[in-house]
Amino acid sequence: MAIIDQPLREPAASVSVPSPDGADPRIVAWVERLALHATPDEVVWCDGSQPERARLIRDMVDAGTLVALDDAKRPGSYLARSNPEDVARVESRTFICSEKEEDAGPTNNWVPPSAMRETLHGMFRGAMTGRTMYVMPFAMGPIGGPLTRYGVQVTDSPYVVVSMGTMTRMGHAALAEIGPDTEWVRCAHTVGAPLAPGQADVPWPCNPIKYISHFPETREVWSHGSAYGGNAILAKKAFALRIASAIGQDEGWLAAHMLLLKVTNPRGRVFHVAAAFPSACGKTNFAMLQPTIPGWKVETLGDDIAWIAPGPDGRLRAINPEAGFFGVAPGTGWSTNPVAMDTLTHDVVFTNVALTDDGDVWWEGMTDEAPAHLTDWLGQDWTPDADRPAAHPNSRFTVSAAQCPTISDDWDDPAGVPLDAIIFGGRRATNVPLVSQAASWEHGVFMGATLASERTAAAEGTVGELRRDPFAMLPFCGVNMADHWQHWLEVGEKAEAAGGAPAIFQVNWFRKDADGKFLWPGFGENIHALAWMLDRIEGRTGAVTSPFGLVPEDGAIDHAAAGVSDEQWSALFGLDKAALSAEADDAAAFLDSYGAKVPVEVREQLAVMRGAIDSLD
Ligand code: GTP
Ligand code: SPV
Ligand code: MN
Repeated sequence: MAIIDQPLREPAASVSVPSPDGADPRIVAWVERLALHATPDEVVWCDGSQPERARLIRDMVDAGTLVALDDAKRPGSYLARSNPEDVARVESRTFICSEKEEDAGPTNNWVPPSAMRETLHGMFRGAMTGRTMYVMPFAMGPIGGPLTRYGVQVTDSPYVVVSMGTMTRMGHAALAEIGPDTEWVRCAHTVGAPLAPGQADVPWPCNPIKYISHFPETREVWSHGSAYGGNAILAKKAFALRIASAIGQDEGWLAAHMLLLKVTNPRGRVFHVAAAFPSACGKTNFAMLQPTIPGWKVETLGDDIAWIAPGPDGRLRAINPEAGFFGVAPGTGWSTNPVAMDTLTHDVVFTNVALTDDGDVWWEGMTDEAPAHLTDWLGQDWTPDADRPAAHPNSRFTVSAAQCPTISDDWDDPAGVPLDAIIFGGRRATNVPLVSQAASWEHGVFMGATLASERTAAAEGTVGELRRDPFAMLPFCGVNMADHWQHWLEVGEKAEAAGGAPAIFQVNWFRKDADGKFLWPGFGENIHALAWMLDRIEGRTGAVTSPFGLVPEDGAIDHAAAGVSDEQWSALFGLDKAALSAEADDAAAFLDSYGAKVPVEVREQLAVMRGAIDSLD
């Protein structure tokens, strides 16, 4: 392939790989092998310190990778503009290389591990020539915690080092935890842009040939060609979801694409809630919700990933394994998410947003009115009459979770938090009601398994196209999705036997009217749905049955207080028999694509739903 046709140095016979005292010899040996093969000029072990971060940032400013923002307006903050061909996750180039094809399942791209290893061997050969190889030991979860797992990522991208430093607990402390018996995940990353002697670098090196490859059995990730988000910050989707879903299946816990929040109700009772919404469907916003109903308080624990495991008493607890937020910028503004805006006042790396003339950032939705002139994400002049967005729709901010003003005291409790409720949600213009409650854990697993959502700019593909996105994990499941459902059923059954599993709900903030306008105001008003869900757990509010489970009885939610008319309210729960029958047919066809692996409980729940649809007038 192209990369190995480029003029490269021959692999070095030896490369000097100094290693920190006490580094596990398995890590040192792996790093040495990789260095010999990828032939970086230099190998640097990252300690995760502030001086190290400052040094890398300074170098990137010098190289043009980062633009320093105005130090008074946005202290400690920078803007990166990616290569326009490297702006989002690439699902079509994401591979699950399990030994058996059936362990990857029909909704993953499967390649036999031996074939993928051979390809990657070619792709990584000499790939770091002319660059520095950074070695980053990291922890997912608080250092030393019972649910915490460890990994080591190598990369030739300083941008990725700075990102990993924010998104994970990276550096010396993590390295010190990896002893001879510690399982650690090998994460190898290259932008795939070797530099010939004397060749000038570009601000955002990458390669059109991308491979985001996972080996679930041997707990490895190999990524080539991209420096963007989940393609490159391998601790995140690659490890904490894809590899972790395989580890969790072996060990009895769940890796989930879920935000985590803490709610205190007006009576002072505390709940912890996890919610799975697909990419760019509102997790960060919900995790930072500012309730519009007096007396309710929401605090943030995580905005993207939760690991859910039985605690000492057998009940489910959850941690946020990450240490930062890699959040969608567009749509984040003072009126929609003031907590995020407050989080972003300093020490942020923004990627692919627009630059204002006074050295600050802007994106669509930050303010009602766009500035008169901007430099857009491509580095070009932009004015409000341009027919293109100033910020890329998948532009993002990378920021430490600790600087979020609503971060909860227990967000980094190594023992995690007890989980009271799990919510599934997607972008659905039609059919799916604002909120409903699953009749049982099995029904909840069915809701998760048949979750569907309109595509967003978070990955390549046609924005708006409806697709099934089970558990909001379609792009993130390192095992056969149907085995993942079976695993959820088993984990729930054990939790119930231990005294109770979390209640499960489904939400849809995105239903539209005939004119294509959202029927529900969303954001802070989402507390109305959340309050109903938690009141249900306490048995304080009523519900009636529907094909989607239990929905609020008349008057249970004060929709007028949310600014929603009676007409809009009934439209939010409207049931169109023909459309719902088609929905059930589509869900059935989707389940069928997994063949005999679909758990019988999931099929039974589809039959229950069909019965309820058939009995509609
Ligand atoms: P990933 O980081 O990709 O996993 O996404 P996420 O689920 O954290 O998405 P995020 O919260 O950043 O939301 C993405 C987009 O959805 C933003 O443009 C938001 O403005 C929009 N959004 C979030 N919550 C709501 C809501 O309640 N109603 C409406 N209409 N839009 C919302
Ligand atoms: C998502 O796409 O769900 C994200 C962003 O959270 S990325 O880390 O790029 O996957
Ligand atoms: Mn995500």
